[in-house]
Amino acid sequence: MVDPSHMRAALALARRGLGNTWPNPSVGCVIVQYGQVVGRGVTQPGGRPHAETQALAMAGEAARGADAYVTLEPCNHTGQTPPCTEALVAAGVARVVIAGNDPDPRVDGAGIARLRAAGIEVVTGVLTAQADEMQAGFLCRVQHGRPLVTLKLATTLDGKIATRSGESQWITGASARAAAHALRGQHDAVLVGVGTVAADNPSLTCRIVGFRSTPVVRVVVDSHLRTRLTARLIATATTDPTWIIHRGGVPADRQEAFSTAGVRMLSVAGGERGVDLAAGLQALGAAGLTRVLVEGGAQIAAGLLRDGLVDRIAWFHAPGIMGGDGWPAAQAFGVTDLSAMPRFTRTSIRAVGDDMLTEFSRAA
Ligand code: AOF
Ligand code: ZN
Repeated sequence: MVDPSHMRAALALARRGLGNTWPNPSVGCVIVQYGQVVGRGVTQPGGRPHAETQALAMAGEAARGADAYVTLEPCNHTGQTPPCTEALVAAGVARVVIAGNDPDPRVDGAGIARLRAAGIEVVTGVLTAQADEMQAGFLCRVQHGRPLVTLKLATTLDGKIATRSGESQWITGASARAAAHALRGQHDAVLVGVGTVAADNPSLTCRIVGFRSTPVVRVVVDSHLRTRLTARLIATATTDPTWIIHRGGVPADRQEAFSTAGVRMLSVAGGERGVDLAAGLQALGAAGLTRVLVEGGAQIAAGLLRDGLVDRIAWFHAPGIMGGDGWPAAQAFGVTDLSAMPRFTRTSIRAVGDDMLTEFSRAA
């Protein structure tokens, strides 16, 4: 009998790896023999080894005749190690229960076909929606060539991020700021515009101890390379990766200075106003990123919304109001008709300390 609670456990394992496995998805695997969990695995930091080999190693001989619950179709290609399908066959697993399909062209049904050809029973479609939601970053990169983009905003009730004098620290309370760090923990990268670097000189690290096993990548969108070499993000680039998306045409010696500081430089085509953001995201996808958290500022938020590039929003609202001379969360981006307004569907709402976190997904 297929028991969805084992798939729920596999999904929970996989969720724990979010942010750490790019360019690969975070996959969870639970091996069950006579109703007992005998093996557990999750994709390791950096994407290898895969979940199944970890779980099979833990199960040992107990995997023979067992059920394997996996959140994603097992791979069927040889990478740095042999395919997971072969490992499952060799271990003598009787049945494989799968939540999500793997659209990676190297897999895409071939994993399921290989298992069936070996006489293993394969059950698909178990908690598929939950798996696809969790693996949305990987799916987005494979299907659209870019990472999933989540816009994080921390504003007053009327959507302001700073007072007229520019004061912004802190609008939301300590609990909301901790929750925002947890969000960083579950993303491959945090992205900001050069204006935010100039205004806040942020470090953009995840400062929850033990939450991540790989450092979060910090990405700056900086068309004309205005970032100062003394900015925190640059000074710490050798320990925590910093990437800059620029428009090219910047003096070679200035680019060189950033590279020497350990910054990865990505040159992309220009749009009407600075970097073409869609091209910038394609460059991040090509570099392997699957989940990007956008943390500001208002210019980047507007550009991404205008170009239809925001997949999810995490909006922290603090119970205060600034009025019309506060700074808006998103700059103007030319919505005249209501029909042109980007719309989202609310997926969750919860209290965080005195603040409120509402999450949204792009409306279908
Ligand atoms: C699995 N289990 O835990 C993961 C899978 O570059 P490679 O060789 O590591 O292969 C990466 C691909 O493997 C990735 O694009 C995705 O299709 C799959 N990821 N598969 O069976 C896992 N992480
Ligand atoms: Zn695999």
